[in-house]
Amino acid sequence: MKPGNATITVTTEDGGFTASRLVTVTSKGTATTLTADPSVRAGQSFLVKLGLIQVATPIFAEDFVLDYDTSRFEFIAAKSLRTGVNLVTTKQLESGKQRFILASEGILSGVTGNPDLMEITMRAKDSSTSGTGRISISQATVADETGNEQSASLSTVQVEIAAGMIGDVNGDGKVSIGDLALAAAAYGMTSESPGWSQVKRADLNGDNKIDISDLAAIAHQILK
Ligand SMILES: [Ca+2]
Ligand SMILES: [Ca+2]
Repeated sequence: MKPGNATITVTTEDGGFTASRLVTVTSKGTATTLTADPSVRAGQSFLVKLGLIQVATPIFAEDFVLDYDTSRFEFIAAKSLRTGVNLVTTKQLESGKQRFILASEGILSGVTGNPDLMEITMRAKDSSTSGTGRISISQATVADETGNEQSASLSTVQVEIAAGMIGDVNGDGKVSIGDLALAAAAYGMTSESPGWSQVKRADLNGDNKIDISDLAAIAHQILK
């Protein structure tokens, strides 16, 4: 039964008595959740968290399709956020559609309740105009230990994108030696480091650390 309103009419077997009731079915099943930074700068990578809510009985495998606006975003990477749950495979189905398949490690690693499942790294494409982009879960199927499959409700998150360019770490509208200096001073920092939010724009490849690949990428942008 899908969420919504329905009128149910009951007639006794001899046909002598009929009763109607309007019933409202609310969604009580499992639903997906997506959370992301509400605003990012073009050229910057950012994290999207995929979770589930209201998982009543433990599930052991999950199949999701992420849909995103390709004029605004690109998919960089994804990982499981849960011990005992692996992102087994991921595949680009078509432009702007990425599928993820996860599976648990054994009977004790079933997923229940309201878990965070995956962290997805996206990048806002370079853009000289600000705007809004949508990222959605367009398909979600989960399955329990007996192999019963169930659809989970879908979800969407909107992200505001401020105009910008890749490699412009200090936000002055050009890529130059100042950006490289800022990144060089942040060398070795990771997403776990204090102050990451101030320097994460130097993480050009979106792997949550600032290292030689990012410095090389900024230098490359300077020469372009
Ligand atoms: Ca700059
Ligand atoms: Ca990096």
